[in-house]
Amino acid sequence: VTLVASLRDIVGETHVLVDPDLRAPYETDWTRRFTGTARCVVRPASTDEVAAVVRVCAAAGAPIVVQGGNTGLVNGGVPASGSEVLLSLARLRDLEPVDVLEAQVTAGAGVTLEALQAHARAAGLDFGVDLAARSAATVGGLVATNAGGVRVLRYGSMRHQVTGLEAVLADGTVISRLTGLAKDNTGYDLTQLLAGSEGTLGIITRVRLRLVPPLPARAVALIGLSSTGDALSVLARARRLPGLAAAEVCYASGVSLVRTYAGLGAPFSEDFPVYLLVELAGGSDPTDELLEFLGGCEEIGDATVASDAAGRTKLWAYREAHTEAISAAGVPVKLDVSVPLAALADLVAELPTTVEKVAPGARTILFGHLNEGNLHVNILDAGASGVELTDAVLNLVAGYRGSISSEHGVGRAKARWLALSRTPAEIAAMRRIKAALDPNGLLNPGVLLIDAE
Ligand code: FAD
Ligand code: 2HG
Ligand code: ZN
Repeated sequence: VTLVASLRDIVGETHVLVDPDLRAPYETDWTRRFTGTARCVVRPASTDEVAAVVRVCAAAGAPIVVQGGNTGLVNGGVPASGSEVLLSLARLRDLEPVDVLEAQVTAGAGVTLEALQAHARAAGLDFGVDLAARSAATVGGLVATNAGGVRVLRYGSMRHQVTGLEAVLADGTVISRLTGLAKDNTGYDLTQLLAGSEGTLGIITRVRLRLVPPLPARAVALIGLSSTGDALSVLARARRLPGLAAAEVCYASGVSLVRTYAGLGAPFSEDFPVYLLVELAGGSDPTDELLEFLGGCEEIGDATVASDAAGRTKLWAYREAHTEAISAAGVPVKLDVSVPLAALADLVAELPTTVEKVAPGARTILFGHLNEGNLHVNILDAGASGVELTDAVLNLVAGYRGSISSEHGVGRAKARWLALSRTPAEIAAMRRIKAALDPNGLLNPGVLLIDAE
């Protein structure tokens, strides 16, 4: 019996895709930069089916690439070698009723962030992670990448929302910890080990998630500033505001792309080099608190405030539409770094020169999550300089004792630069964990850990 026939026995004829046209949407990533060929795409509908698929692949020695919503940005969820079975978790969409007593919910790996948020809100609660890919990114992918987004300042990243999970290991074993106990110190925390493991240690099938109280009253300010240093001064003072819910930064070049892409008007009568978006949230209207705060910041060139939902969405669009606007302008080299806040202004100043040296004429667009010193570096018109640019930018970041991957993960795109952020001893320990859980290197080969060169 062929592998495809065995897989069809498990998930049914229509859920094993071999036709190139049917496979195609799974084989190229969101950015269009990374593409490969899968042996087939298999779409199980339950944990038992995932386990059976893994056992059959393990027996055949067929590597597996794990995919959720395919919004990942680091070449982790699309095939690379041509020999992989692409395992899509998109059909694991069970969403259990919200447990209002515990303020938790259990969600299938394929549930989208948007569906999860709507489900939590319908029960009078909310979910602590939000990001622009919400309509497609899945719970499994968010946990596997330990996604960040625009609410980390308030609630932490995805791993902080996870109280337990269920996963299929490389030999088909199912591990399950879905009780959601608030306190449970009974040995190794396998849940947190899998969070951020990028599909290299196990396939997440269900997740128990913490929910948060809704904060219905919000006010957003878009602030025009002269420098990154000024944005940091405003942030330092904003940290004293109990309602601070977001602090995001972007720059003139990105705002100009967003305006063209989304048809947005100029936010202010004059252009500024730097834009800071600050959001306050609470149980009662924080608009006065925000206005009073802005009045006390002498760095501010101009500011516009919105409290109603439509106005807030419009201000958020200047920041949130960056990824789509950049993608509409070309296929960027996308890097995602963080440095200590004290070094951020220097990094911002040096990045364009670093890029220009490697790829003259390329466009550098910076934006990100100011609170975490997390800068998204997108480079358009880079030609064939992707690897050299990645090398130059990540080395610059490492010089500031920064992270070469702040929130999107390492994937295959950054795997060869891992040693810039992690010590040899740490990487050796990671390799031992990988070897213990996936001795034959079946899950997401080439992602995060590559064979030593
Ligand atoms: P995929 O892209 O399918 O997979 C991502 C990785 O996780 C791959 O390595 C894959 O193998 C693995 N994986 C997927 N599902 C599972 C599973 N069930 N079990 C084990 N491994 C699995 N990211 C942020 O952190 N913050 C942001 O603000 C943010 N904004 C974004 C905005 C846009 C417009 C886009 C396109 C992306 C953005 N991202 C952001 C990146 C992306 O949305 C996240 O990385 C997200 O977590 C990926 O989820 P996914 O379901 O699409 O995963
Ligand atoms: C964001 O913060 C995402 O908007 C995407 O993490 C970043 O496109 C990017 O580089
Ligand atoms: Zn981000």
